[in-house]
Amino acid sequence: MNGLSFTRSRTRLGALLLSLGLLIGASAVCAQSTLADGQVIKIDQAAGKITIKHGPLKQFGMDEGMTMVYRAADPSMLTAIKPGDKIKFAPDRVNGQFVVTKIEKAR
Ligand SMILES: [Cu+2]
Repeated sequence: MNGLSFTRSRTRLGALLLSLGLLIGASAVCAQSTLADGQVIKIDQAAGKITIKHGPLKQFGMDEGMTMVYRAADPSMLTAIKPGDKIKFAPDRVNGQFVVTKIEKAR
């Protein structure tokens, strides 16, 4: 490999890494926007359940806001939050049961 082609392939690799970075950045933004807004009403750490008041979630056929119980995908998610906290959460349905797979404190 001579010096010139080495430089060219480095440039190409750089461009590839840059576009890969943009791709990852864009999908992170997408994932972020799927989080729903809610407020913690109640936490049952022992049962791994959380009661969340939230707005409409049309993808689950919830056309109006409601307060409902979700199972936490991982009970440790419930340690950083308390009733009254405003949150952003990722709802999902697993075997007909509503599950929250991610919780972030809203600022
Ligand atoms: Cu609901």
